Amino acid sequence: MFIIGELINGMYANIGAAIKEHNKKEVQRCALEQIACGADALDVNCGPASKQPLTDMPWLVKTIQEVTDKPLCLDSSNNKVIEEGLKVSKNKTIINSTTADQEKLDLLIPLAKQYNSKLIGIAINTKGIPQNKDQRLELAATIITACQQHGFAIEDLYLDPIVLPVNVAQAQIKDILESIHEFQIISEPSPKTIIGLSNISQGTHVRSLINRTFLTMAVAYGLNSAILDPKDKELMDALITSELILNKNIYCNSFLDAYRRK
Ligand code: THG
Repeated sequence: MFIIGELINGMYANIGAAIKEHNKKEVQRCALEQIACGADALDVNCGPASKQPLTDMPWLVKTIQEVTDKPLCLDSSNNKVIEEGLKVSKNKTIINSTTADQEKLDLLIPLAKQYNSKLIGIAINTKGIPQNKDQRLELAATIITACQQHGFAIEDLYLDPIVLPVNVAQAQIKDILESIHEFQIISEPSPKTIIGLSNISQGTHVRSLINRTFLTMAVAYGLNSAILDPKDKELMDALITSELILNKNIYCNSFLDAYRRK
């Protein structure tokens, strides 16, 4: 599982304040803490309250790069904000994200190629959030076709079925899990799959339990990557154990420690 830490997001009070005050130390602490907990990459999102995302994004990227070479996942719905982040990125990046809208695809796929970046494609378009599995598959197919037309390697594409909170879209969650499987068989070579895990539990009272139960199930449907809170140790333990049970790691009595040491 490719683990992307979700905590550098202006939606969190500490990061929102750090961005405003240009407090490098807090951002760097948050980056290193997530990596120590097992993050392979870090999501970078200025948050909805940012008044100047065009300068906040490159500031965040430069600040994080002072302490780590891990890939950064530039998270914005504004193409310009992503581009400002790409301009100052030293290492391999992940663009988060394009939708299935042609205009966005025609802008972001060439940008991903130009910067040798990976790309997350979300199964959503201006018509809104898909209501079922078929609509998700159709949107995924639109994204794959655009990547093929632009000559973008499908192995560098991460498809996101868009996870909705279980308290508002309970009837859709099984479709979302099945989409994770279906996305992997719609083209050869296969795209990868990704989810924003914490979406599932927003507004609920037992967030950690819902997150880890859903992640365990998503792993069984073949999920390749997740944006999540790596500081949630029970979540990380459930993830490592799910992969063990699916024979992705060799069993030993100390498998949790062994995984963390590698
Ligand atoms: N897909 C992709 N990218 C994404 C998402 C996705 N990026 C953003 C988001 N979804 C993933 N990241 C988060 C980060 C935080 C939360 C949820 C998803 C979260 N935050 C608390 C809340 O809203 O309750 C904030 C708590 C606080 O303020 O302290 O849940 O789906 N590609």
